[in-house]
Amino acid sequence: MPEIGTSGEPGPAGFQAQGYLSPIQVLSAADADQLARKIAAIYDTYGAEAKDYLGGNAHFLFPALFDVVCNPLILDQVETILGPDILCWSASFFSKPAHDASFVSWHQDLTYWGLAPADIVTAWVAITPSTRESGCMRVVPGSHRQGQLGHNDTFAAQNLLSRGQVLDVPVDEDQAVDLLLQPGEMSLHDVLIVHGSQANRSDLPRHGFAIRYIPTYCRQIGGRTTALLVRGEDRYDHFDPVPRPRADLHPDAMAFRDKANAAVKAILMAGANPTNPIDGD
Ligand SMILES: O=C(O)CCC(=O)C(=O)O
Repeated sequence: MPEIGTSGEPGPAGFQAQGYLSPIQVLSAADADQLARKIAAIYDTYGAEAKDYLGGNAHFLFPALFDVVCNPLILDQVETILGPDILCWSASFFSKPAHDASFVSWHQDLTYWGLAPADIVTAWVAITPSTRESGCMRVVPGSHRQGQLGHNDTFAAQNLLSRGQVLDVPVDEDQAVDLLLQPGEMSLHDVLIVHGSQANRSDLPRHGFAIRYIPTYCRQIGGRTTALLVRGEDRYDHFDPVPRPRADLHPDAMAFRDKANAAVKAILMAGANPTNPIDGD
């Protein structure tokens, strides 16, 4: 079983071959710690609502997260893969509290996103340690080259995915590698790579900020959504622009995000039937 959390060949050639790159330092340990404290404070203050605030386009609501999405060290890496004109299509936390059973089933990101072409990269930034014990992300190297595979929706309660979707073909887990990340490090993964993660068995919360980057020529099929220009020039106008929030949870930002997320949800959930899940619980 591969034990490594690092991709063999570095740079864009490694990304094309393996479908991921990891680990890459993008925030200092001190900056990651500050973000971890901020997230803890948001959970303490807002309870159940915190999950929603951090879950869907959290950077629309918090200036500190907007700045992470625009971080030049992240964008320098993304640019080597997507080219100079880059949009952030979405950014949300995958959070697992300490000793929590939530997990992410084996899947490919593109399945319900309605974006084309599939030139899409996720920067997954670890805010707290992402270890085997805390349920780090696992990827199957090279699996992105199989193209889009079929999925079934389970709507399983502890699955962190919107439809609890899971690949409908077997995954050879012996081929999977664990992406071990220290706070402030990121992995990059291709939108078609097969990946997932297990429960958090550690004493610490596991917070990863998953930022989805697309080139400006990318299109949203089935509706108009928003995206933030983070580098270069947008000569296509395929998406509505996103303003920087003036303050944490500013009412204008909340209203903007509600509308934007509703448009995305209509696309992500198109054709879903939660009353007839497959293998759901
Ligand atoms: O955070 C995880 O465990 C999974 C994240 C994921 O599926 C993604 O970023 O696409």
